[in-house]
Amino acid sequence: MALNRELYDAIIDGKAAEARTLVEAEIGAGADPMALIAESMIPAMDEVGELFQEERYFVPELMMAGRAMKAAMEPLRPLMARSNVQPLGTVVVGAVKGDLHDIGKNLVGTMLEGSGFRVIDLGTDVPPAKFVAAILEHRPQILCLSALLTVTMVNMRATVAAIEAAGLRDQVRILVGGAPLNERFAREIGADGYGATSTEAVSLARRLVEAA
Ligand code: B12
Repeated sequence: MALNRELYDAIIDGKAAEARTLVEAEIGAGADPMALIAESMIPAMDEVGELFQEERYFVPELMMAGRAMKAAMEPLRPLMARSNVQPLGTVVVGAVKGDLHDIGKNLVGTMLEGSGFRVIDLGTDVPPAKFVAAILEHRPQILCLSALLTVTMVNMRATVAAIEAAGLRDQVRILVGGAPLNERFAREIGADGYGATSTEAVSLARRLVEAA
């Protein structure tokens, strides 16, 4: 499948209803949800990021594009979630304190769900104590932390530290991701892995539960 230019433009232009309708048409024509996301939707968000950096887009346009991306994701979610009998494991996902970006995190959660994991999504702006409480409550094998801002990356370190302080570090594998991160940062803060994409999140999560 190639780039769907109409869908790409609808997301960039923040046209939520149009983006959703175009996705529904693609699904009706038998399109692969992952190909749609990877080849049209994520590239559109990248373009929006560039427009913002070049100061051709401002926060309102960013928000409208974010909404269009979310609307376009909606019809894809049920297709990506499989009804597995026995989950592969439990994963808690969340965007760290101060971070309101949830599109990438949602994609990670949806992909994990689609791969057979039970996913508990704590949402955005999640303080370290809430991650700790979720580990105690849900006993996940894996925790996925997301951050899109350089200023919120530090809260990943604080989250890992809080989990350690609560004596829970050996009970959960921690994966981190988000555009400004890299492997080195993940190692520095004591995480167990870094993934650049939601596909990598799934393969890492699978590897970690298999090794457990
Ligand atoms: C949409 C958007 C917004 C929307 C968010 C809507 C929403 N509901 O999420 C809104 C308008 C709210 C917003 C606000 C802001 N934003 Co903004 N935003 C973006 C934008 C354009 C796209 C992000 C996105 O959704 N990408 C698409 C998804 C699919 O990609 P992703 O998030 O990277 O996720 C993928 C991977 O990273 C990975 N992944 C993500 N999480 C995890 C977790 C794990 C465990 C793993 C393994 C993998 C993984 O998998 C995902 C799928 O492959 C980016 C630019 C960009 N291209 O990144 C700027 C960007 C992130 N924003 C930026 C800024 C500055 C802001 C604001 C501060 C603007 C302002 N002045 O108010 C605020 C901050 C709000 C806050 N406190 O969080 C900057 C950040 C600069 C920096 N390095 O710190 C960026 C990079 C824009 C830019 N080029 O300057 N933003």
